[in-house]
Amino acid sequence: MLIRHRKSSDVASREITPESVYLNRRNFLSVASGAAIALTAGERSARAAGLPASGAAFANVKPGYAKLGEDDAVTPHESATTYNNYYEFAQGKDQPAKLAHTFKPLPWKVAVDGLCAKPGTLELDAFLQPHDLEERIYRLRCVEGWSMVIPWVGISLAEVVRRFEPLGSAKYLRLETVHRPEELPGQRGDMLIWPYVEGLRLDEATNPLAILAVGMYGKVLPGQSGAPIRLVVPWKYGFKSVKSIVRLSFTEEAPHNTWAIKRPDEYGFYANVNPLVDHPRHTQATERRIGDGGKFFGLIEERRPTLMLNGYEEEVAHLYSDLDLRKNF
Ligand SMILES: Nc1nc2c(c(=O)[nH]1)N[C@H]1C(S)=C(S)[C@@H](COP(=O)(O)O)O[C@H]1N2
Ligand SMILES: [Mo]
Repeated sequence: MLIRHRKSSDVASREITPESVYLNRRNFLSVASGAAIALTAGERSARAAGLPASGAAFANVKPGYAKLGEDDAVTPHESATTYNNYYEFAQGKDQPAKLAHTFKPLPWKVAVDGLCAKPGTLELDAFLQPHDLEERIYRLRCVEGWSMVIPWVGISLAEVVRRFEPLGSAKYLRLETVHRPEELPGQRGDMLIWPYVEGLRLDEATNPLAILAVGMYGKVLPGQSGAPIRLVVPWKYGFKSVKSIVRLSFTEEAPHNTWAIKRPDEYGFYANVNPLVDHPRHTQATERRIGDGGKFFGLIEERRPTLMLNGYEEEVAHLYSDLDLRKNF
């Protein structure tokens, strides 16, 4: 497989989704906090054009890590934002996009607590403020057997972890989704135990690949994709990438993650993409790439081999050298 390494001098995915109007980062942060600010002419026209917060585009995004194979075309924006798993809305893949208008991602606060020296609850803009926004183009592989290639805009989770100064006793990071049954119709039912919880070992959370995303395709995240801030850990199955995060907690014990509670025989804590270990109901050896134009057999996308650790072995395999990934699924 041909691997293309993108250097920071290369052109960002701006070319993929040209936008007539870019809001700068300061404006995004202010939009996020609802604060009144002086707008530039471009920003005024964006507002006047009635761009919703979720349609606002970023300007000052540094091109970041993007290692793609020659068959890895970026998934069409339309597919990535209308084929979603977000059970807080509903279970159908098309439902989150249709119901997202019921959810108000702003204003937003993120609480950081547990075993750390600098706990606190911050408005989203204050939470993001010290960190650079970077574009990361990653494969996303769902345990159900579909995948996408998504250009995220996000901040380094490693930097976030270090900033709140975990204590020596902290071994894990627990991440929790917002709980608002009045806005999230799925939370009025009992499909899962709410709020949705995920967790990472601290050395996983500080791996350079892990990010907290606030945007995709150069724009602010839409509700169905986990607005206003979600995890992205591309070497793990999609369910680890918890959406609409309100709380980060440093813990000594491994957090009980939602899907491992729901179906302990099917889902574990690690959930590393592994083509050698099948899920009881889904093969993990192959996957279908959503929106894979030109590769259709009828209406079904051709399946392609799934890569060990979703193609990120070089970056993360060392984290698991002591583990039997068949047992620690
Ligand atoms: N809070 C929350 N986070 C979630 C989910 C969810 O239902 N609720 N679904 C997960 C699953 S199973 C996948 S595959 C990814 C899908 O992300 P996407 O819809 O942006 O492609 O989100 C994950 N994060
Ligand atoms: Mo998933």
